[in-house]
Amino acid sequence: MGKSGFIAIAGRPNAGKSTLLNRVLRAKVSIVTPKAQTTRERVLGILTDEARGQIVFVDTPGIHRARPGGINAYMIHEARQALEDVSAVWYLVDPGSRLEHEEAALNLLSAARAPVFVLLNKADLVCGPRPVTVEAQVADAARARGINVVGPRNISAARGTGVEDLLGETWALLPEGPAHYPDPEQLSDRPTRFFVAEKIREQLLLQLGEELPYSCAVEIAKFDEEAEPPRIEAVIHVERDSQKGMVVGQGGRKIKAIGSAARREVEEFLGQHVFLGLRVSVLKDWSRDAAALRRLGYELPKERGRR
Ligand SMILES: Nc1nc2c(ncn2[C@@H]2O[C@H](COP(=O)(O)OP(=O)(O)OP(=O)(O)O)[C@@H](O)[C@H]2O)c(=O)[nH]1
Ligand SMILES: [Mg+2]
Repeated sequence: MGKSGFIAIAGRPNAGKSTLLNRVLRAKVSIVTPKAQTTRERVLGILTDEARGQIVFVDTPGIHRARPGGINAYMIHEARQALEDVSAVWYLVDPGSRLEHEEAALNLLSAARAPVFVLLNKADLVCGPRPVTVEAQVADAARARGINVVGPRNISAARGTGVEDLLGETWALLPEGPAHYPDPEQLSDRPTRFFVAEKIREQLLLQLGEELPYSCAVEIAKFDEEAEPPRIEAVIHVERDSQKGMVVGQGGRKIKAIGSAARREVEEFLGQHVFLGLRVSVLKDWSRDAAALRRLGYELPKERGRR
């Protein structure tokens, strides 16, 4: 029997968590953009190594302060849930961060019983000696809270520096156990339609102005796998009428560009051609509305059962 365990990848928004997940899996499982709060839900990444065993990584939304209710509270809930019952946590810190910015993350991590690797990511951006290092401060603060800290270690998720060593150290502390996902080809727990919606959201984040992507949610309305090529119809929900035109763009140019870029990503992911149709619709104030959030799958457990 090989080794087996869950590892949560946590940290503030934009620290490079999803980049690191994709790096260790050598596949684009989680979407990555330069914008903070890209990841909205937990995404599993399954690493099966014939010789060593299986690690199930849990990519999480960035930890930040969120008001109760609404999409941001859901994101924090997802991050918190991911920390339960894991064998270790990879806690990513951006070199530009400061100790006070890490408060919310440290608070959440205080509940983790497993070892927490403090990882300075984007080490490729650090040049020259630094008198005080945020990762050392964070590691000290975490120890002071009773967290079982490993590190700090320097890595670059984008370049891969330090990642093999980190993996080696992580395998070493995992217990023996059976693989949770027996199919060695399986990379994630999510259905294809989730990844399609995410590729569309990735393009919305990349191609729309600052705040607008945060008002967008993607729903797959139809996915006909029998059609040739497979036919996918997706709806981009915005919160207000005025946002609709901004997503569509002049003469439909914006939505066309978003659609063709997303289609290329989907085709690369699935390894086949697809038809991708996009339409924009208003789901009023969805990011703050419990019923709308539920419909979109952004549902807090305490709201379940109130259907
Ligand atoms: N230079 C450099 N950039 C990186 C590195 N890792 C990630 N990035 C960049 O940092 C940005 C954010 O990366 P993500 O992987 O989306 O970050 P995240 O922590 O998943 O962000 P959220 O999902 O918003 O919480 C992207 O532009 C990445 O290309 C790194 O090691 N070096
Ligand atoms: Mg992410």
